Amino acid sequence: MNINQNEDTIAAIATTPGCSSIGIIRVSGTLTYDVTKKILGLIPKNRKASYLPFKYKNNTIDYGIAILFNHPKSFTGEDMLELHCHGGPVILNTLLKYIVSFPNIRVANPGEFSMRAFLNKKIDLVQAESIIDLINSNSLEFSKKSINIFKGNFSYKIKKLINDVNNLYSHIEAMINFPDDQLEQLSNNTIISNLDDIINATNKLNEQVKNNIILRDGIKIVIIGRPNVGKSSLFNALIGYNNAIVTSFPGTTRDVLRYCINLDGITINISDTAGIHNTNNFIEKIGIKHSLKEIKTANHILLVVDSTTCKIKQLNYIYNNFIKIIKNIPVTIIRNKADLSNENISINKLEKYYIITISAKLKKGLNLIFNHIKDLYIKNNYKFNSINKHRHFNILNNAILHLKRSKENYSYYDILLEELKYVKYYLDSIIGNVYNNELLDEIFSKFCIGK
Ligand SMILES: Nc1nc2c(ncn2[C@@H]2O[C@H](COP(=O)(O)OP(=O)(O)OP(=O)(O)O)[C@@H](O)[C@H]2O)c(=O)[nH]1
Ligand SMILES: [Mg+2]
Repeated sequence: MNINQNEDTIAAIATTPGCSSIGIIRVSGTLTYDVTKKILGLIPKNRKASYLPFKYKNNTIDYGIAILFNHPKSFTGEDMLELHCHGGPVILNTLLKYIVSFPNIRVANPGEFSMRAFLNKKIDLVQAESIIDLINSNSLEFSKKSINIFKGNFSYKIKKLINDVNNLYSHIEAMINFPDDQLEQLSNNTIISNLDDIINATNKLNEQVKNNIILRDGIKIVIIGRPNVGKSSLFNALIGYNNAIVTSFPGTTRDVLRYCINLDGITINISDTAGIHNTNNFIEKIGIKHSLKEIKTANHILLVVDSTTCKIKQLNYIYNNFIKIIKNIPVTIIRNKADLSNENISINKLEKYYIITISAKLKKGLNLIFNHIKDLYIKNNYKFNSINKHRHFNILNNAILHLKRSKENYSYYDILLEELKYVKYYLDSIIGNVYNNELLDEIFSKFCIGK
């Protein structure tokens, strides 16, 4: 999308394709009044619903409701027309084609109405993104969160943080530039306490973002391990359904199998993967490649080992071997086949990782796994290391990093100011006070046409 195309007047069918009771065409831009005159033969009262004939080349093609919104009091901030027609594809497509046949009017790109609303400062970037979340929401709870964000609650908190950072920045800058003035000199303690307040508020916002992500996307758990340790048996036991093939032959699973379950209202996406080991088998090799790819998108890994062959002492070795693949994704080790090794069904912590001993075959110890996941992600504020696709989460993490550096350098004012500049930049970029075309493209291209 090219924001220089903003001069054009745009039009689109805003409702889903196919037959429906109502279909809506939206028009936005400086030529909206010309379109209105051509289609309606008159200019209806501003912001009032008017029942009128809709014209196509001087013939009436439909009767419907027209609403004209004078700029700036419209969704996009430009002049806008909404035509509520009967929802037949022929009516809607004919009218749209007719409208875009007028000079300097074209069909809107996906999300272009919302992008114009952003560029005309009717909404900020966070609010714009909440529209797509609201539309795609798959739970009432998440749609409530999205509408709250659309109302500006989250943006307000970001703006307050930006304000706090600005105040601190300007005060310290003035202390450097005008040392002899009557200006109140901030003590080191005051600077630290100001920074702490900002860090705490930013952390709190990031927690909120994290919870929203969990509510929206669920948690992705990937089961990995060497062949034949019981990964597929565990997968079947967790989802409560014999989906994966289980055999005593190592290398049974090749494709990644995925299934969603619901845990206390949160979607848990579980994947079963091919056993990872060195092999010359061509098909298994492909399966292992898929396993490694799946790991990259996990929020949490269940690393399964066979308790009959893997001694507790070897766990560190195994963990360290796998950690090269897993990197910073949190891992829980599952000691399976406890019915054969005669170990107790239990959960323990060994250094940095949890070990849960279970029998997937006898479905024993599954609750320990479910409760562990709930403890980590639903009840507690566990730090997600692996949300790599969420803009707000990544930006807030960057802001927190530079806030921490600011604090470390609280007495070196020049460094402190540099760090605060970064903080301000990141906070500004969340709500779109700073942006580039690529970012807008990325955000708005996910929208539907007409939104
Ligand atoms: N006794 C016992 N056997 C188990 C248990 N879990 C799995 N098995 C057996 O171990 C064998 C391998 O199980 P799978 O679930 O297919 O193992 P996998 O890790 O998915 O194996 P691959 O897909 O080949 O990597 C099967 O014969 C299972 O019945 C368990 O808890 N106890
Ligand atoms: Mg398997």
